[in-house]
Amino acid sequence: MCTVCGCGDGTVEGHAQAHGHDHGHAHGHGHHHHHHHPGDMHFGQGPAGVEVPGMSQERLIEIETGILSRNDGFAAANRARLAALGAFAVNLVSSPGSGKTTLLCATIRALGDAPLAVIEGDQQTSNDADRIRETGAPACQVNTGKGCHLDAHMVGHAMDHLDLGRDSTLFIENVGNLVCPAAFDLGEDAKVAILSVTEGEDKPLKYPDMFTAARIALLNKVDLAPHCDVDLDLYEANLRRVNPTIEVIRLSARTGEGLADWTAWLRAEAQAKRRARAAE
Ligand SMILES: Nc1nc2c(ncn2[C@@H]2O[C@H](COP(=O)(O)OP(=O)(O)OP(=O)(O)O)[C@@H](O)[C@H]2O)c(=O)[nH]1
Ligand SMILES: [Mg+2]
Repeated sequence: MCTVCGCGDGTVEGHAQAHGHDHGHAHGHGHHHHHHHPGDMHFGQGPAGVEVPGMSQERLIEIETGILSRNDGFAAANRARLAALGAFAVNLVSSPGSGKTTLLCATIRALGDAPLAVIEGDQQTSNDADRIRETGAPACQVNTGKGCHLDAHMVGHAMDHLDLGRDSTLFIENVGNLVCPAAFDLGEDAKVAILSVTEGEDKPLKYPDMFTAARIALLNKVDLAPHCDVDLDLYEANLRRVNPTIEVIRLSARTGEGLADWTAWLRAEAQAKRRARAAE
């Protein structure tokens, strides 16, 4: 990532965004970071985007590149399997508790008898897969232990267990974490970021990588907006500051408000993928 765009060296401001490779570390010297109090500290200015005591930037880049390039191999294999089935896959990413599983259950009920399957990522427990199975949909729980994200290798194994049907939709609920899942391609067609109105309007600015990587953001729990003194337009404006092309849908997994816009997006994207494939 950082090795590709080289945007940590301070000489290529604006480069990252121009190439669609804004990994967030650009914000250290970019326009998002205007109020820097003297004495505040900002690690991660170097090319690796992080600092680890005793390790050089070159070594850190080498480690990250090794991990991500192996992951990319598995992601490409997943993508090929999905394409062969005409299946459409989304990777749901968010902080813990934003409503991924609640939204998935509501989505599954809304989609009726459309073929679909769910992979559930969590450090521990099968709670979320159990919640999905209650809807009647097939689900595979992946526990990551100390791991903070799903990787493409885990998802490939989970796909083996799910026996995905033709033209189905694969929902992957990532581990609740706004940082690490951003970097890992699972072979999905789109990352879907869920941001709930109780989290604060500044989250896209603080965790830009995730919202840059996402194609669409679902602003969930709008039923709570009247109780939370929130500015929904500011949520959207901040999302677009880090990702000018991100689509935003306001919804409530609790009341079902806005849910039809989300299922319409899913159907349209899946259909567009099938059409593009048929035209090949
Ligand atoms: N009021 C309201 N509550 C919601 C909504 N969506 C989810 N919740 C609640 O938010 C809490 C967390 O929801 P989950 O669906 O478990 O969130 P999650 O993102 O799957 O959480 P993790 O898998 O642990 O990261 C639960 O108490 C849900 O009932 C919503 O639209 N409105
Ligand atoms: Mg969940």
